[in-house]
Amino acid sequence: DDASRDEVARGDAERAASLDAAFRRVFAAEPAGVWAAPGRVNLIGEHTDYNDGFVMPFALPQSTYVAARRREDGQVRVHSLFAEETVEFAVETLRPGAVDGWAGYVAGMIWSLSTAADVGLPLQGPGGGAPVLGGVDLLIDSTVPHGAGLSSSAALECSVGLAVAELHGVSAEPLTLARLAQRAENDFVGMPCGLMDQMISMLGEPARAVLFDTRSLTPRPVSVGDPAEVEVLVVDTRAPHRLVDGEYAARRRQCEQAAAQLGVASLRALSDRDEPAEELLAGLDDELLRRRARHVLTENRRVLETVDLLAAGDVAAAGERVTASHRSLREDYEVTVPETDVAVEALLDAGVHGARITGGGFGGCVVALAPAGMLDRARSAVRDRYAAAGFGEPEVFAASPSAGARRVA
Ligand code: GAF
Repeated sequence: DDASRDEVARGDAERAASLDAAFRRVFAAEPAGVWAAPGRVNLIGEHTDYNDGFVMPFALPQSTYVAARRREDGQVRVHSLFAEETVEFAVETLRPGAVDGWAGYVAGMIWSLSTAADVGLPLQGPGGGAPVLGGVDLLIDSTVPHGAGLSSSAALECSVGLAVAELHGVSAEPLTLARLAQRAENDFVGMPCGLMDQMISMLGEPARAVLFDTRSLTPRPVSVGDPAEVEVLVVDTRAPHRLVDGEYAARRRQCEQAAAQLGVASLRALSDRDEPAEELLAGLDDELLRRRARHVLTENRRVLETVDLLAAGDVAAAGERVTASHRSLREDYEVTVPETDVAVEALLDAGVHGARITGGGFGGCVVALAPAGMLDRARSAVRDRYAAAGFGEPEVFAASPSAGARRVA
């Protein structure tokens, strides 16, 4: 744990120094500070967050970094080192959809902060009243792989949110910033995501995953196990994302339809009950809706079982829940692709405790709960299987829980 903490601190210091220098180059001025927010990997609890259910992600060491300086003229200038592009807009003129591409997440977050009172999440400025967001210069860089399903967008929203809030003397609860970031994504960018990614980017902590109840909005830090014994591995399949947003929105609608037909506010209401899923879902005539809802119900149960099993030190049984989650996502929820399925098989054959697709799906990453020290074996197992299947080369790395959003300079 100490080693990974040191590594993050070293990474933060290096990034802060290079961002500071780049800021001076691009804006010919000194930044007031540098902020960071991480990407995430979700251990278990997939497609449950927009059903009021349970999730268990942790924050990655990979983060998005923002050097920033306050302005007083209502303008925002944002330069991205990864996109090699500068985008400018006025805070006043921001409306949903007004800015697109990578800068849409930045503009969306600033819009969400500046209109927070409209959705009952009022922010307090230094004088106690609503803050006036007078503009900012922002320089952005990121070590979170893009489009890999590791929440590079939440990392961008949360790092910008923290920087802009602090620069304007706004002290907002991390959970409030997470909800405003989710709103940026839902209402400005137009992606109907749940709260998991923004929540863990704000509230992640070193050496702990976070069990999050998305109904009560209560986070509970949990240990994944002794790092000398248990390791979390991530395979970035680099499979091209297909139809991501449309399919995600469709899954969400199907869950809402299922809940409406069953007469409950959300599918979570059913997963709190003891009867078998089949019985609880008997009122659904539509076979597709029944499978979608069955995934959500069984997944919520798997999350809570995994937490208990990890606490009891039974990593092997926790791993079985992780693998069962993948099966459910493949068969009932239908969000996996051949690349994720092959990676899961290869990892299981190589001896991990459990493996599953992680994130929204349709490509992206696979996460595995593994005995410590098997990274190299896992990497060659997946690479061999990918070569045989004619897939592109995957990236395989070990990930340890790291800090959430923070000021780094
Ligand atoms: C994406 C979304 F952004 C999350 O809110 C969550 O629904 C996840 O897919 C699936 O669990 O990452």
